Amino acid sequence: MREYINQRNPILPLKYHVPDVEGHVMPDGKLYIYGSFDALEDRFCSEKYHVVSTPDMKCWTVHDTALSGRQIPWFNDPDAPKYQGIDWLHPTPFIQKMVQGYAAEWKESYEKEQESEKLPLLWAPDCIYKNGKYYLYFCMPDDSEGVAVSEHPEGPFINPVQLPCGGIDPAIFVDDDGQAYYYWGQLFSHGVKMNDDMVSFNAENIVDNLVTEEEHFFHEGSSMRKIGDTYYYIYADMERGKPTSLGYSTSKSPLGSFTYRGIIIDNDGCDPASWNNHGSIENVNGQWYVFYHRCSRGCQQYRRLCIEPITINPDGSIDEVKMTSQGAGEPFAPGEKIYGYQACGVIGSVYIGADELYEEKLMNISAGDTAVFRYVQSETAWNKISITASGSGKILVIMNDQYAGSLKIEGQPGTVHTVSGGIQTPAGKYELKLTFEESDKLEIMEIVLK
Ligand code: FUB
Repeated sequence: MREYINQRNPILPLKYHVPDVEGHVMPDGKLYIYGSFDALEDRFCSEKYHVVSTPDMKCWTVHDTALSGRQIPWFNDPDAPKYQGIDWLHPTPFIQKMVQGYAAEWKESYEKEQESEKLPLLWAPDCIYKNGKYYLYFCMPDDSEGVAVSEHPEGPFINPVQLPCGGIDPAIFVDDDGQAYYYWGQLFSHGVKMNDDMVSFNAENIVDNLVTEEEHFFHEGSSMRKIGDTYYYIYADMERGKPTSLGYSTSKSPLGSFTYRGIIIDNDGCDPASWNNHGSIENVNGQWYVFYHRCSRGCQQYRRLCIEPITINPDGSIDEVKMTSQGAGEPFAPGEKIYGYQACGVIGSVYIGADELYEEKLMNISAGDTAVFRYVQSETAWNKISITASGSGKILVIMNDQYAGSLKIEGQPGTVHTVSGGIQTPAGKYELKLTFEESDKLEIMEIVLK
């Protein structure tokens, strides 16, 4: 178990890559995050989960392993029941048509899934409390889904049971009357009433296509919440061409019909390779938040838990929010250190990558690239910027799309030094952009604005 204090994005220390994040306030009043655990260079997830918890959105605990893929008895067992998810090797004409329309990355990502089939990887989970126990629902690369149980929200979870369905991305929801519902699916969504034991359901009761790609832009990553008398189905949304958005559809009934309502957040631009999103919404101490992930290191993996506050409007709609660096915390104050890895957006080839000394930094910078930080705030005028960097280059400082100044860095690759310069911007809250006009192996570790 490890504890950390932070409110800004990314929330967890850089060695923890927790994507596919379901946030649930459990009966002890703490928020628990259930997600996958990215730890492999070339594919999503790993063979284990770590649950993350916080009592106050500031102090975070990364708990010990909650479940291991090695615990799952049916994985790689040729005699275990197989339930059809999507048959990628024999796609229907409908799937073929959709695949042809998608980007090359999509195919690449699913080819890796085929290769992953032999590893007992644990993909996106969800968890719920009922009748004194915590039920963790999970899926694996062979399209099997299961549930394990614990007396504690953080696990360890034991006694895994296979569920009679195939696919990925389980979600669990318990309605006000105590009836639980299970949701899952990729490209095609499904839902079913759970039996009272929480570890079984009658497959004859499965309802297909609760939300569809054509009408609701559904891709994968089901998540269900209820606000008032309205059911919110949240999922990875394809409206913008790749599943980087979290979209939502609403209904007055847990199994539909659902009406498409829009996008809550889009993580496109968190990294040049940004490809998917998967998250949830949850009310924590009276404030609604969206929990989502961003990838890093110039690849689809190394995804990180990020959080933004959101507003549920009186008509039930949710305004789309931008990715920020401040996350669940405050804007950066004058004199406060902003790490390069806290960039919430990148344009061009620049990405957040690994470094031994500074852990992570902005690297792979080419002339014309930009890094974005939201937000900085001061009650007095801004007049100075200091940047800790290696390599050399020229940086334009842009505050709310207005030029504020520039800085020349003249150093050697691998040698870190700090350079300061003047900027001119009135007091206030700003989006800070650094545009790299010139770059010769320029890498950015820290920024301080005053
Ligand atoms: O983390 C592996 C897969 O990537 C999940 O199952 C999908 O939702 C996507 O986030």
